Amino acid sequence: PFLQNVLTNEQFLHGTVDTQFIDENPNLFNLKPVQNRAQKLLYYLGHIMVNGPTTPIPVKTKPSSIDPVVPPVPLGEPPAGFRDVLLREGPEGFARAVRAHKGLLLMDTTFRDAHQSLLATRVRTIDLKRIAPFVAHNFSNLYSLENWGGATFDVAMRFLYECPWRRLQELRALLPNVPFQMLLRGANAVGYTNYPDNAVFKFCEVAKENGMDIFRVFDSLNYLPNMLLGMEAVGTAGGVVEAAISYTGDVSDPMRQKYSLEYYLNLADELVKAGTHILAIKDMAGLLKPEASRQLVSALRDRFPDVPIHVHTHDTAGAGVAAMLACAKAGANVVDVAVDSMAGMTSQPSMGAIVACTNGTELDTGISLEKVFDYSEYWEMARGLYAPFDCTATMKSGNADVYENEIPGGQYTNLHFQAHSMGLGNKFKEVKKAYTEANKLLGDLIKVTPSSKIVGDLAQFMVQNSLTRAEVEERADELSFPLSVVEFLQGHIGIPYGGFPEPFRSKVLKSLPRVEGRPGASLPPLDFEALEEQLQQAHGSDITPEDVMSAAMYPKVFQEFKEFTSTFGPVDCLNTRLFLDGPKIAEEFEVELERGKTLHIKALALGDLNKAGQREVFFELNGQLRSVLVKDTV
Ligand code: 3PY
Ligand code: ZN
Repeated sequence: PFLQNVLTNEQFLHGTVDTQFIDENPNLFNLKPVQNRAQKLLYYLGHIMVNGPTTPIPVKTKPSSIDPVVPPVPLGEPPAGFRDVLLREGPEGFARAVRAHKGLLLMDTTFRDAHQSLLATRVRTIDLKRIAPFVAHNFSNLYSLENWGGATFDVAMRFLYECPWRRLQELRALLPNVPFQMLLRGANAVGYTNYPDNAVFKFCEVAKENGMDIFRVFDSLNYLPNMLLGMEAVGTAGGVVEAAISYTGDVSDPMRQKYSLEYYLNLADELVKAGTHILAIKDMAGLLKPEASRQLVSALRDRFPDVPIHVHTHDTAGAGVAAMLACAKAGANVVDVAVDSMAGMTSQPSMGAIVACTNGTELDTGISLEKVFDYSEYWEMARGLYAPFDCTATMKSGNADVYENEIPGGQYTNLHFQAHSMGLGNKFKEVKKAYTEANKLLGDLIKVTPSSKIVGDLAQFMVQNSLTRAEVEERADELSFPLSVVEFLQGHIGIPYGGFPEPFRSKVLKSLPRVEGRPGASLPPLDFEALEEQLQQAHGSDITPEDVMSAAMYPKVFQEFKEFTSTFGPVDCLNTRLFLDGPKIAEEFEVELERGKTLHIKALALGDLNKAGQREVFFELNGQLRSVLVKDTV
């Protein structure tokens, strides 16, 4: 538009201005044709129609043809919820209200961990937004809705081609009354590696500004200096600090005493001393049996009578509901659940089951079971859209062998998928055994992102090379280990409880450098201004502070995401079936680009292959014939 104005300017046309600069720089006129959003989306749809999905699809199952139906939502403002308490009274007042609350409180993980565990984190913002007002109106008494962080951040850009920050902003606008909760990997923020301290601080500040309330902070080795850094970043940003102890082993088993009750109580002491508002137990693999739950939560409750306790688990073995009820009876204030149709197996225990089992008791959640059924029905239909990613395509049940291999929920599903997609379906048992052995080799670690990935990488290395634990130990100085394993031994993610395994570490590292202490402390601070400038040069001037954070966390993923959307447009506006599978010929549909701007599209025909290896794809767009030329790469 600027150039257009210049070129039609009277003075410019009459040559009464000095245009020497323009004359001398003809390359200024090498402009790419500006394509509008609608044309880009047609190109995306045409691309899928010709070449198939742009995102990797693990199983052949198609998205369901049933459109999710949103249950009725009353008009007007939703009722006040715990977020109102938080906004009024701040994090301390919020924590007091939670502790004083009669009955059991729930965090709903459906928007984050449930689909991270069952659907490879693929749930898109459009399907979350549709049901968000229903949650606001019917579940206003939730402690929180977990809807961000963990793997959702990078998957949003990497596979869904949508901005994770926009998801947060849009959900916030639709759900003003329920606190939002995210999973922060301590000094790893939402990544898989340690970041400079100022990047973690800035990340929390921007997340808080965009509507995040409660930050569950953990470290994958329970390494206190990393946890304290994350807690300080959240506290400085004004968020609710929910420090989480990652749970492994079995406190009720006298034979498994590396991670004993004493170990957990000592760590909890440090976190409470550091001022956590809420104390969380993060049982990422679902290892808390009911008896262990009773022992652990009662001990914490006795020691910290005023601190709210929040417990997270996965239902991999099938004992999740029993364990969460035991936690609640022992004094936990909040437990994590997912709506029934998104619960069970490697996800969280079922919301409906917990609501029903506590109904009418002193732990009554105050949640209507009827509304849970409606919510569940929506998710059953929405889940069908993600059939190509659904772990139930290959995994038919949970498995109590998780008590032995201790694989976290999301990773359990991933490894199962990987074993199947490599044609190693019958090797899953072997992979799990190798995981157990790899964990022992590394000194019996707390296993959660990213330490769990390191154990998983070593396990796959052992399976691929048919190596036993004894062989790996013996040949440690000559084997070429996965980089993640070497870096872990160098101290890149922190120091594990009990120290590094010796002589294994020395044999692997030889003269490689070791990081002393907290890894982030030795990283140079990130120069945000330089990064912003660099991004503006690459992608134009409309780079936001949120984009800068995305690029700080995932430089390459962010760049590819921007390139993708500049070619294919705002694909997040397409419904999930269209996004994954494209339209059928003669299908008519609507795409809402923004409020009040809706495209009416009909897919008309696919042309023949031309000499240049392209096909013309024809559409009707708002009544006009349009076509796009797509290279056939199949
Ligand atoms: C994550 O870090 O994404 C997790 O869900 C760990 O449990
Ligand atoms: Zn989890």
